[in-house]
Amino acid sequence: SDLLDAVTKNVEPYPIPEGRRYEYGTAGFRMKANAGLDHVIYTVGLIAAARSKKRNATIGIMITASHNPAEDNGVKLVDPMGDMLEQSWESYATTLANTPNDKLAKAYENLVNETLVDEIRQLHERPAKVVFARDTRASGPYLVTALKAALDAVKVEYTDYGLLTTPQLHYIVRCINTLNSPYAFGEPTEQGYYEKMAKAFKTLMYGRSIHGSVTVDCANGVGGPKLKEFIKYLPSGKEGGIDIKIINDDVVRPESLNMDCGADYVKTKQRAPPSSNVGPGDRCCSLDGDADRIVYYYTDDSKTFHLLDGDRIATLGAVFLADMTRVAGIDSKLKIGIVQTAYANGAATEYVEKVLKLPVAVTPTGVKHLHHAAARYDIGVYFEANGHGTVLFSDNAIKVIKESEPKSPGQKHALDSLRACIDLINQAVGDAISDMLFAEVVLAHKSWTLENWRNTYIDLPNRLVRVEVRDRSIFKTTDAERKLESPKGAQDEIDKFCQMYVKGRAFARASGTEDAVRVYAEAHSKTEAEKLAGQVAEVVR
Ligand code: 16G
Ligand code: ZN
Repeated sequence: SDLLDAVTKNVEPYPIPEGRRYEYGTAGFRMKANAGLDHVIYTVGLIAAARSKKRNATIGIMITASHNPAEDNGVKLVDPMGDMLEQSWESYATTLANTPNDKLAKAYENLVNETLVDEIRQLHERPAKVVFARDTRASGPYLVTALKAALDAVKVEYTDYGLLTTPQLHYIVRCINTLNSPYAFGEPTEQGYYEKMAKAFKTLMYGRSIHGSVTVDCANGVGGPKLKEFIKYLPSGKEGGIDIKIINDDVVRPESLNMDCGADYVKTKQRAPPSSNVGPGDRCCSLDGDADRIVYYYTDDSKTFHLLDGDRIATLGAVFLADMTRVAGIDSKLKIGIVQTAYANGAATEYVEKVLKLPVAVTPTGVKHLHHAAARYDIGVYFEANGHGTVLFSDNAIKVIKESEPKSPGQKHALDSLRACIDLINQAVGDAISDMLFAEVVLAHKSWTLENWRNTYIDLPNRLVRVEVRDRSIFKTTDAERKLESPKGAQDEIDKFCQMYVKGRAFARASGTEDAVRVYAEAHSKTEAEKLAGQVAEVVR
């Protein structure tokens, strides 16, 4: 057909480079931008078309490589509710990405036939709708050209949103697909995003004030210009709002992206970006290159650096939400829980279970796993230690919160606050800017400094090592990545080492994004955590 001829013709400029093999991983496709990503993105356009037909909804495509170096880029698909592509479709994406140009049209046709197999015939003719955006990487505009070539070939109706943060694109996808429904999420525009969250922020800040300013490191990525825009909608410190100082917002020199700054730098190096010159106790946070991750930190009077990572943001948020549901008198109707990964500090897990008395679920690494587990609670707070996370409110929770009649001014205030949280928190996906505003609100409510926040529990010393191995695919895990089931005998050795230390805990897992195995170890002292990490690294090496 004409359509299939167009698929073949339009992909001509984007062949697969000799010997390349692609895989839709934890966060989509990611690689050096010049390693055939144009071909991959073309095929992602086709997948989005098929997925849109299947779901009869708008599908999102985000072009970004997040915290990775400036010369990398990547792409991921966003499902109708603003969540990650359904897992069963990842293998279709992998298959199509590895299909050479001369076989692509046929592969696309097979995909549509296979995935629409149970549907009525007209589905085939159903129009497909796609929206896409990109981060600030230099390779972005060229990759968009490849994407458009695919969307044009299969006659998809699309909107190019230009530069957006990853969570903004997720937000827009959800808005479009819920428009005029009882679950309407908001206006499907960048402005709609700012207005919705700014309004909720004002409600939550009513009668409160935020002490001092917050310095936000934007990783020289798309978060910089977007946060600058957002500030125009937010009340300033003087107006009972927030004073935001932006650093690392250079998007003119693309090579500065994630360079010696950003959430990943701060988390892995355990230090502030060298460009930061704040004083002792000053409140700081860092976003990553596409603004879906955030960590807080400060240095104390003795110049010691203290990190408040995703585990901390989760406990901070959970404390607040649990308090508010209690004050509102609806705590017995709502099940609150926290979702972590194996990387959560043991002290954080213990604090949630023993002090907050909330249940903890543990899932494998990767936002999609945490997101699904969090959806099983009425209020599900999920965060990876590295700062990816958000809060999900179930339909039941939203109904209870919106329909409860307050019986006192205190209850009214708590209910209003909870209602505003539903809007302030980007439930489509973890969102650094939304998470930051939420954390700032909670700190303001509690009149907490970062030091107060940190003193809620003390992290166990820990150590993360990256181990190069011959073949990482032999490392198979179970129990949410906390145990190795292959190679045989390795777990017994790890257990034996863990038992040698007070509070010793360690695990090894194959990275989903790099060709290496990661080892995490914690124990009650720094030297012991380091020793344990070294011993476990030897087991897998
Ligand atoms: C991806 C994941 C992130 C996870 C990381 C682990 C998303 C959006 N991103 O970046 O959540 O922490 O992979 O990387 O899911 P690793 O497998 O190399 O340790
Ligand atoms: Zn990111």
